[in-house]
Amino acid sequence: MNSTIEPATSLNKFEKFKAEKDGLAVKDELDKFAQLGWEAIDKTDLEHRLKWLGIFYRPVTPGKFMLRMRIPNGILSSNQMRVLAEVVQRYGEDGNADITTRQNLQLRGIRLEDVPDIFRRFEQVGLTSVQSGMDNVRNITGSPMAGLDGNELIDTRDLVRKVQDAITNSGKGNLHFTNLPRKFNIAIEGGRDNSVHAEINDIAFVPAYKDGQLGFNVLVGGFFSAKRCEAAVSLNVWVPPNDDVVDLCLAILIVYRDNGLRANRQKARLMWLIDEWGIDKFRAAIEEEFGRALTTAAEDDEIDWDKRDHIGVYPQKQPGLNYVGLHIPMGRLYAQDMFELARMAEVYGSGEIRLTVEQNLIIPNTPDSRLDSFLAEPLLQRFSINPAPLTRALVSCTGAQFCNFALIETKNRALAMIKAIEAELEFPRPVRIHWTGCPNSCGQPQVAEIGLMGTKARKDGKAVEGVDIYLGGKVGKDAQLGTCVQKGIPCDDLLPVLRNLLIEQFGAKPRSEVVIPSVISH
Ligand code: SRM
Ligand code: SF4
Repeated sequence: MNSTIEPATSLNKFEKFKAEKDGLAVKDELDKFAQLGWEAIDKTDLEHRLKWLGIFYRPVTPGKFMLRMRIPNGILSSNQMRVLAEVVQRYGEDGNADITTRQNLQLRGIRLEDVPDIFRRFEQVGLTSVQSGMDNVRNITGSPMAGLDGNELIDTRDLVRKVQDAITNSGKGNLHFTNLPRKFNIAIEGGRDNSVHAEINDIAFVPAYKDGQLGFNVLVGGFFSAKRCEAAVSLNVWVPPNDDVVDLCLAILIVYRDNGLRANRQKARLMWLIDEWGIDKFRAAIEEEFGRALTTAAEDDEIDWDKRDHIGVYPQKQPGLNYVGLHIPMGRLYAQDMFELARMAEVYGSGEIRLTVEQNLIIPNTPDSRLDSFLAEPLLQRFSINPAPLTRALVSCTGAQFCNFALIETKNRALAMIKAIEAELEFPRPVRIHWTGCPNSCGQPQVAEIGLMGTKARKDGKAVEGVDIYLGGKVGKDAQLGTCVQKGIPCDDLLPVLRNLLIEQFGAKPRSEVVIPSVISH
């Protein structure tokens, strides 16, 4: 490792336990853990190292683990969905799966003794959960319309898959990238609408023409944390849409791995290194690691559309085929839903299923002739193609139901509150509202038009669940992060505050009163 890393004495406790034993090492101990039972496992293995395999001990539900997958570009097959459904089905009421804000799935209720068998099943269908937590590269996002969108510039599917395979050694685990200073996010956008929130990733590729050739401009350093949130900045690099994308990701990861700050975990994300070095020194180090001259960025990128939410029925570039975007309330799926979705993807489409960063789901490749019967499926009553305007654009992190960082309950509260407001008000357009249970910002309140971040508030002299309100988040072209405008509103008092905000700033209107005749004749 490079000499700029602080001496071992200043390493934080995470660095110390990583130095003692790499997180990935628990892979070889899974059978032993399964026999021992979770209560008997070393605490650091249980609470931290298992996350290198995507296995999250949940202090809120001890013994019932969360399993975070990797779904590159958010694309999975009906077979894979069925295997995931079978896994959560084992756990009855405890079993479910959440679509995440990184186009991914997290399974719940998992028992550690079942994990060796679950991993064998994953391997059979090409699924992996490796390196999906802690100081690793998270699920790599890509355009959900890749290969379907008539207006797409670059099909991101292969590139995302190649980057994931390089980082994870094709799902087997890759010790080169299991000890980063901190978590790391990568996104590859191939369309015009910035469907991946490029600006909030540590590395983002956005389509751009350089000297007439289509490729990507590269952004770096975007991140959210409790202490600081930053939009990504230009690396002043353009790459063609080929293996250079993979090589550049690896070069950036190596420079970050070997030079990133490791003393204070609150100052360990990539942007802190860029700050310390300045972007020119950072770029020079990347170029050296990349091993050949990097092309300077194109003047403009091609992100010039408003962001689409993909809910509804849309024609694909393939004549006669359509994709159907289903709204999944709060991204939550149960085993039966997952079996049904797998079946529907096979019956009406090509067996493919896609996920979005808005925690929704797309079934592509439905022929015109099959659309009517698809749309008559009972599941579409719950997973609508035309949800009410606030419900449609609602995103929420996990919150107190399963997350021990949470300061508030999120998903159920968000849905109930939004339904109550929808019953009262009419909206000229959807309003993007994101809930997040604590300042870690997993629910991305800063990209929302209205962001709600869990906090502790005071009411009648008592500490109660509350939110800070963020406004001004813009997505798509001219993306911009929202900022905090009001702090500490008790959740019990939030509904009227939200209602007024929606009326005053988002054009909502009270629903026309039901006219009750003044004289009722008999
Ligand atoms: Fe997150 C930690 C859930 C997207 C920033 N995040 C956590 C943990 C693992 C904490 C824990 O151990 O309990 C949460 C697991 C709760 C659970 O049981 O589900 C958690 N994060 C999530 C998910 C599931 C939210 C969701 O409901 O969709 C998302 C999973 C994505 C995935 O598939 O990998 C999720 N987290 C994000 C995002 C959004 C994004 O990537 O676009 C962010 C902000 C962007 C970023 O990272 O720059 C985010 N999560 C954090 C942070 C703050 C990171 C930091 O630098 O300080 C933490 C805490 C940490 O890492 O120390 C965290
Ligand atoms: Fe948990 Fe906080 Fe992330 Fe929500 S934002 S999932 S409460 S860490």
